[in-house]
Amino acid sequence: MSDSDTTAAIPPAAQRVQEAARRLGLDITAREMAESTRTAEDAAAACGVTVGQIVKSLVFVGAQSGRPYLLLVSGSNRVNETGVAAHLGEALRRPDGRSVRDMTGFAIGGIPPFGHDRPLRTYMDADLLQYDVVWAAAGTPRSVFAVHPDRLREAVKAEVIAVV
Ligand code: 5CA
Repeated sequence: MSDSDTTAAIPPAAQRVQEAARRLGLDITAREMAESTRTAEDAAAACGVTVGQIVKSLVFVGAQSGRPYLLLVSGSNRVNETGVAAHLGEALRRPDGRSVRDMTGFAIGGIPPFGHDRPLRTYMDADLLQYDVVWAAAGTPRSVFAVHPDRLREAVKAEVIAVV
């Protein structure tokens, strides 16, 4: 990545994510990319890594409890909702973009893995742990940060599960 990919001034949402990281004891640098990082594929291209190294931060809602769940999923995996639901003990539904924004304080395409308005019960795709570095959204559809997956797991106190 060259210096031209980043700017010194990062947007307020990315600053919030960086400050949340510090509170969790995680030393990250949010980067504002020149190109979109809205999807895992976009982010992989912008960051120069494989799609598998991109952390998708996906919000689900328990069909019975109404409780939000955050799944941190490798960009190359598609969640087996039935399997994850069996693990959680209730069926899952996908909230719409507006609900996700209400629950997290961030818009789809920039949902970070932590720093949400309310704490979310968080689960992590075991496949992310195979990488030396993964990249996650930092609050906007052009903001990302790099982190060791195990440091991320520790910081968000995620339970590691198989999502596929
Ligand atoms: N910035 C990238 C990579 S770090 C990112 O946020 N990827 S993501 O996968 O976590 O976010 C996009 C995801 O949002 C999509 O996989 C999709 O599952 C979900 N999504 C997209 N549009 C909607 C929508 N209208 N309602 C609910 N979820 C949506």
